[in-house]
Amino acid sequence: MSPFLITRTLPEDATGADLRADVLHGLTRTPKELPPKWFYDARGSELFEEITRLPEYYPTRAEREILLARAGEIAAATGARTLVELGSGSSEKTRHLIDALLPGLEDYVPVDVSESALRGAAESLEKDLPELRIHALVADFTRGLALPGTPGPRLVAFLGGTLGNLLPEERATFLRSVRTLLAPGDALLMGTDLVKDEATLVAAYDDAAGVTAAFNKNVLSVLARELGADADPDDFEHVAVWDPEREWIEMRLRARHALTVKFPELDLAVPFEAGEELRTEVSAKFRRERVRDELAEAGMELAHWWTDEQGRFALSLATA
Ligand code: AVJ
Repeated sequence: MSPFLITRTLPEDATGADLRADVLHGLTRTPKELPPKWFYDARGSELFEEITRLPEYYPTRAEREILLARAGEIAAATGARTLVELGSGSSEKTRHLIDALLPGLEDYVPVDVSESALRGAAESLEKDLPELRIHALVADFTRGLALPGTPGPRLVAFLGGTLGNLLPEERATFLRSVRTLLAPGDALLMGTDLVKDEATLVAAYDDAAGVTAAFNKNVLSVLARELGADADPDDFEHVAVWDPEREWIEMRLRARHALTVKFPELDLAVPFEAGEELRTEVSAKFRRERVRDELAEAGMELAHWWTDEQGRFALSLATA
């Protein structure tokens, strides 16, 4: 079997240019905001892995429970010969799905912005499953995707609840772009965290050990390294709040006192008032009807809805 292919559709300097644009847009407006994708440098990705093992952070375990219980049904319902995984990261929990889809599965197309994560995942999968063709894509799946011409039916997986990180309008755009990837007979498998009591939700984003606080503040290290910003993590406090109207969690960094963050490379100084907050993440929580309606709006039909035993998290299977 030939070694895996890796295709990059993301320019090498995409990160720098994107981050600059997001800083110029998000830190010069009120209220201040940055998109959550900037958490995930090497350190941030490590911290996220640590979050997934915290007692308070149930989504990863709940999703794994559903995948383990339903992988056979998913395989039977889709008969997929190609699995495309958006935001595959380490591809760790996808293994259950891949194992269930074999032997019908011929091609695996992991898509991620992190080339190192893709290489690591592809190398270990290739060792275990030499018959599986692996075509890794270094790409930003929120920007429209060109997929390799692999055999159908195709199953597109978008796991982890990452949909919740997109704002409603971004979700609509994203789901419509996913829809364009699906031919008749193809399917989308999507993980979404569910609305539940506030205490459980807030604890999941403000854990006792402070790992999520460190993860949130890690964005300041990214700004320092990439753009020379002089933000001191000790000047900010980690905040996690539940918005009951919009049914999402917001993570914010709150300035402990008045301060200015300088971005010499951007010729920019960003003043914070004492107590002023920078929104670093939205993590939307869903109900079945919302998932069904948003899928329908994008031209897809909810065919299966599976939750974990405790009803905390859901996997949806949708058809084109
Ligand atoms: C990886 C986007 C699903 O929103 O729960 C974890 C990221 N943020 N703790 C989420 C996250 C804070 C996570 N997702």
